[in-house]
Amino acid sequence: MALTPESGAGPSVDLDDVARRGRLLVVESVAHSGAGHIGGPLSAMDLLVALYFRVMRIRPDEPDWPERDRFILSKGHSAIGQYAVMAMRGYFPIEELATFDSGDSRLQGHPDMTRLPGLEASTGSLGQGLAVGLGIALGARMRGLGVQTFVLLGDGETQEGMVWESVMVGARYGLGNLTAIVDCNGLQQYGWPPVPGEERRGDRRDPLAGTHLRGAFEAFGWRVLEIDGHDMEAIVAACADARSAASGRRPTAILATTTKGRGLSFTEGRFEWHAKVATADDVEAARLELGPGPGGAAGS
Ligand SMILES: Cc1ncc(C[n+]2csc(CCOP(=O)(O)OP(=O)(O)O)c2C)c(N)n1
Repeated sequence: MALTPESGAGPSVDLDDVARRGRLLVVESVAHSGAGHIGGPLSAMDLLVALYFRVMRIRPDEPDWPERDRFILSKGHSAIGQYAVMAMRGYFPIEELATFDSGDSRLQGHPDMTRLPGLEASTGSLGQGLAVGLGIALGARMRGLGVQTFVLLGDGETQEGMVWESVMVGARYGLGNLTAIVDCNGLQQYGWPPVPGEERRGDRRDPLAGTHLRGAFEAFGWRVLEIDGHDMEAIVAACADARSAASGRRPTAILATTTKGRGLSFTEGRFEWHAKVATADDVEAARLELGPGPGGAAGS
């Protein structure tokens, strides 16, 4: 079968290369704006690239296409990661990333659906995205639309009770067309309390990161897939598996094990990069590690 962007296959590009470029755009954009998050966007970058470039049936030049798959970034603080991927996918010019987080920009620090076409929800207050996603999935099924709704959550975010209300209701309505992807990086704004003798305070991952989630989702009747969230093939395969279950009655949770700050030696596994602003030196170091960007990047 010929693959076109509408059938879920994006441009025939090397996904890992797109993710590398996306990571650089994140660091450059945050440095340029002087605000934003880095650890979470880098952790989710491979998931975002796989979704936008391979998995989702979308038309970047027609963001309101009724039959598009829906994506909600419930961990809205990672917005710059989503914007970088959307820009590379053609939703808007890459140069616009230079406006990130300025007052009159379409690219707010957290996603604002009233400003940027292509965003399905405004997020940032953790815990809410899955509830929006299940409403969209229910509405799509009532209207007979064969669309898949993907919601990306943080593992820390699953501490919000509203997530589990949504998990319960998603199962109650048998929404096989709803997929939750959890970015299980084991760090939040801070790390797990240190143990004596540990070199760096707070960089230890939550020892339970993701592990308790399988049982929790399954208890509510969801299907659960566990993957390496930096393995493109595994991500694409899990999302295809989730879509293949769309006509069934069980939503799917994909638990993706990731590393916060993934891709740069000085950000990986370091909680302080959750919301630290990159300096000019950091950008230089990132360029050396990640190679040249796609051109016209913010800050370049
Ligand atoms: C309701 C709510 N409480 C607190 C915050 C502040 N906050 C922003 S990000 C974050 C940590 C999130 O951790 P996680 O969900 O694991 O995200 P990731 O590690 O992927 O960045 C917190 C507490 C928020 N945005 N919303």
